[in-house]
This record gives sequence, structure tokens and C-alpha cells, in this order.
Amino acid sequence: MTTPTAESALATGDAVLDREETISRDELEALQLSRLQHTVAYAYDRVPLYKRKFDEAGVHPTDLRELSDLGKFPFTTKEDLRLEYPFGMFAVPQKEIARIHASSGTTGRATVVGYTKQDLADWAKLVARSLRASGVRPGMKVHNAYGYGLFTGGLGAHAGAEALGCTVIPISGGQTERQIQLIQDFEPDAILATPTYLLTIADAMIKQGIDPASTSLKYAVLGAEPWTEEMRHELEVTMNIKACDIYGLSEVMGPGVAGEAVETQDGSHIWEDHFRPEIIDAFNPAVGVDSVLGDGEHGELVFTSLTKEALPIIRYRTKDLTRLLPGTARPAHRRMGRITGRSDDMIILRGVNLFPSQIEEIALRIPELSPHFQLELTRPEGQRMDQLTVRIERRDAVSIESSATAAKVLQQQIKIHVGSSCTVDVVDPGSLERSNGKLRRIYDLRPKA
Ligand code: DLL
Repeated sequence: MTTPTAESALATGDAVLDREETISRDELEALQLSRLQHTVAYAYDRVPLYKRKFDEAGVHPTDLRELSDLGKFPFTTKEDLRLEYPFGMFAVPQKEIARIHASSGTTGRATVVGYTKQDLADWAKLVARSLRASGVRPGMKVHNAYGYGLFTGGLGAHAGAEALGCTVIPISGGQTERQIQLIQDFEPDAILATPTYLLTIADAMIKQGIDPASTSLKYAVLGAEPWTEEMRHELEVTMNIKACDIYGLSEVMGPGVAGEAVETQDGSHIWEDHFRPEIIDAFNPAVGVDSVLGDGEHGELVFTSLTKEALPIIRYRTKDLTRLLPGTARPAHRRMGRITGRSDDMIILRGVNLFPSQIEEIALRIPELSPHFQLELTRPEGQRMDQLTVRIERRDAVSIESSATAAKVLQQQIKIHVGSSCTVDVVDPGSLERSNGKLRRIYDLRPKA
């Protein structure tokens, strides 16, 4: 493993970095250990769920003597947060909670998270760090199209852009026509949105006769849903921008757990001065120091917070599938590979595992096909086999005949690269539902067991 020299890696032009961005790996790990020891003791003392879980597992905060000892501690899951609804996981009295966010909770209860004033300051600092890594600079105008409200995207990105010293335009998601008007009138330098919503905006511009490559936008910081290198290419070319990734989840903080550097565009750096990541076997998780997978190995990403006050989180299972890679632009902070998908979003089709991002990757290499697609799963009457239909829009100028050929190519490529047989249905441009934020790709119409 080669780590770039500090001089070459940290050549970020005019940006002034946080000290923690430039420290050595050794210094960072020493910081992690002391913060981790504090966090497990703090969680054990203040949150009954952690005391119960640690006691049941026969571990005590004093067992954490080196970083790898973290593997002995039990995992925390979304289900734990649901059972402790609404405030059972909070480690401080309610009057010290400065803000609450929550997940939408499509199944069952919402997951509620809280922040102290210090947590909000740390969060803003890390989002600012992520935006700066992605090319955004103080004084720039930032169009924030992440949804405002209980979702952490809007307010999280907003506070980070303000902390960086930007002029924030808090437009939120939706009302695409209005967004386009304001992009033209206010001339922002950067846009913050989900990748599929940026695609919606670009698409709507083209419909209005506006060239998306002609706007003032130079940078996009995109996250909250999986996206591929092919989608990056699509957006960068269509909009004449540099597009970088930002990652996060509400249970761990919100956006800004990790951010990508514009000079390398090689995956998001996890801000390891605030979060300790681990990779575990997603489908066979075990507790123990030996059950943690090594860097480079694929599995489920697990996080432990190192500085959070209101909601310390120990070994939270994200369900996000990825791997850890050595730091590059920020050498001490490991990167995460692109998220291939979530373990609970994986389609198992006749024994073959499949993620929407695989379809995105393949489809975008076929020039006649657009990035607008849906996956429909059915089980036809009287049959035991599941059926996958990929419904995808052809690009504007493409004829029906050439889209029929493209459909065959897509079907063959999916068979070759994924191993699944499917039906491909190429539909008219504009006929599939557009994203307003996190896009739903999978429509599972199979009868419930
Ligand atoms: O989506 C936080 C966020 C907002 C991140 C804005 C980035 C930008 P949740 O709603 O709790 O929080 O959803 C978290 O979204 O576990 C991943 O499955 C997915 N996700 C977030 N960022 C990325 C990304 C926000 N860059 C869940 N790439 C996570 C892939 C992402 N998936």
C-alpha cells in the first residue's frame, strides 16, 4: 500500500485545512483510542441500552485497551433505536438537546436522533470540511437542494455551508422549475443535491431549452443515495461541473461522515477523528476482534462515534456495503469505496444477488439509454420464478428501432455481468417518475409471503 507524501496529497490550493485533516495516521489513531475509550464509558454510564447490552455480552468499557478491542463490543442496529423510540438512546437530559432529526420511517416507527449544541458545531465543521474537500470555498454561493425538515440533508448541509463561509441559498428539494429560475438568477457556484435530483434538474433545463452546461454551477456535492462512476460522468458532462460524493446517515450524524476530494475523486474520506469505521460480514455478523474484516475487503460498514454527546453510537450497523481503502488526498483518513448498495436493498433473483447500481453502471455505457430507470419484480400467476423487468427511458433523439437494439444489448450485458435473466422495456423519454430527493428504484410487486 503506497500512501502519497503529505506535500503532494495536500496540495489543495487556497484551502486552509483543519489540523486533523493533516495529522499522521499514528497521531490520528492515538486520538481515536482516547476518544473511543471515553465514548464507550460515557455510553455505558448514561444510556441504559448500552449498559444492558455490554453486560449481556460480558464486556466492560475498561476492556477497551487498544483500537481492535472495539470488535468485542456488541453491535447497535436500527431496531435498537426503534425500540428506544423516541428519546431512549439520548445520553443527556432533554433540555441539553438543541435539535432533533428523524428518519421517515417507511416501515414502523421513525428513528429519532438528537444533537447538543456541541454536536451541531462538530457536524457543521465536518460538513464544511467535506464541502471544502469537494472544491467549495468561502464566499461561494451554494444552492442547497437537499430536503429541509426532519431529514438531516437540508439543515446539515446548510449549517456546513454557512460554517465554511458560503452564501447559502436554502431552496430545499422539489419545485424544479423554481430551482432552475433561481440558478439562472442567483448564479450559484455549487449545488448540493442527491445525484438523481440533479439529474431531474438537468433534464428539466433541457426541456426548457436551457443548456445545463451553460449555468454558473462549477461544483456539485452529491449523496444520500448510491450512485456510480457512470452517473458522475453523465452529470459532469451534461452540466459542465465537478461532482463529488458526500456520505452520511442520521444515526451516526447526517451528511458529512465522509467526503470526497475534488483533486482525486477517488471515494469519500471518512473523517476518522470523529468516527471509527469497521467492515464486517453483512450476512454473518459475529462479535469478536477476529470477526472484523481487513481493509480492502467487502462487507457492511459499521461506525462508532468518537465525539458525540447527545447520541453516542457504538458499532452501528449501517447496512451499507462497501470496503475501506487507504487515504489519498487526506492520507490519515481512510476512504470508503463506492457503496454498491444496502444489504436490505439487495434483490435476490433466482439465487443471484443484484443491486440497482449494477444496472445503472451497465445501462449508462449504452449510448441510446438514459439514466432514468426502474426495476420491477413480479411473480407471474402460477409461476414459482421471480421476474425482473428493467424499465428504462431511451435518450431523446433515439429512434424506436435503435432503442430495440439497445434493449437487447442491455439484457445481454446484465446476463453476462450480473448473471440474471430479465426483460428490458425501453420507454419514451420523460415517462418514468422523476426524483425529488432519494429516488426509489425498486418496485417489488411480488406477493408477500
Ligand atoms: O441520507 C444523510 C445525507 C444527506 C448524506 C445528504 C449525504 C447527503 P439518511 O436519510 O439517514 O441520511 O440515509 C442514510 O443513505 O445509510 C446510505 O444507504 C445512503 N447514503 C447516504 N449517502 C450516500 C452516498 C442521509 N454518498 C443512508 N452514497 C445511508 C451512497 C448514501 N449511499
